[in-house]
Amino acid sequence: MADWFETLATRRELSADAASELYHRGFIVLPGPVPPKRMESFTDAFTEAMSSASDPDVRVGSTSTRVSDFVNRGTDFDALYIFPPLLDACCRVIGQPFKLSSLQARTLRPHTPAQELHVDVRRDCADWPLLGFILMIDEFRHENGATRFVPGSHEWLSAPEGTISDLRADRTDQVLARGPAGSLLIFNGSAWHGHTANTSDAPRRSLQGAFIPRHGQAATDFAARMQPETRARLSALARHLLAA
Ligand SMILES: O=C(O)CCC(=O)C(=O)O
Repeated sequence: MADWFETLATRRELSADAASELYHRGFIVLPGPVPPKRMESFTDAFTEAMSSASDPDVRVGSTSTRVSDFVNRGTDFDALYIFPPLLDACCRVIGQPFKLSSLQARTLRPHTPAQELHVDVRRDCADWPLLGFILMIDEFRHENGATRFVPGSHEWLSAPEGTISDLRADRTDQVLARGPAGSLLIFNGSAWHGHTANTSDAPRRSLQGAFIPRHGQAATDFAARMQPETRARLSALARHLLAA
């Protein structure tokens, strides 16, 4: 339905302060769609989905384990990518009809170094502008690798690669996106960012995703992967966002 964007863009679900922060700093942290009293059962569903995922959907990297496609991993995750404040942020940052590109779990292992500062997509790519989001399954703290941002860098034409020599080094102008479990970090994919070192003894778990313009190339082909039971329960808006 072509006019979903128009409908969503009139709803204004972010507070004026949150919208201003996203515009000026390039990121915000809000209470997410899962109320605190439901976080324990949500975390149990997350753990179960992680352990039951089959091989092609699981990627074990040097610092993180990722599991793709949380659209088809149960009803617990349905509310995340239709969360009204998140869609309002998409309207503001992407500024044109958009779709979900990815929705994956990322568990950052204990005792891992900081990620290099980066932007998520180049400005000359069809997937730009990109709106990223991270649901904190665990509290994001200084010690466990909270994501860092360089506020205002989403306005810069340069990317960190080729601009600074040590992409992992701390910067005096960086700000950590901290929050209790259940918080939702929403960011402009052009903002310079990356997770910091997890120096704690525990993993830092999260659900991460991105929205891109509708004509872009989604990282996950949700239409191809859609299970019949998922399709049966999803709203028209959800199916629209999945281009499925
Ligand atoms: O996990 C994080 O804190 C940031 C992840 C990220 O920026 C990425 O994987 O591109």
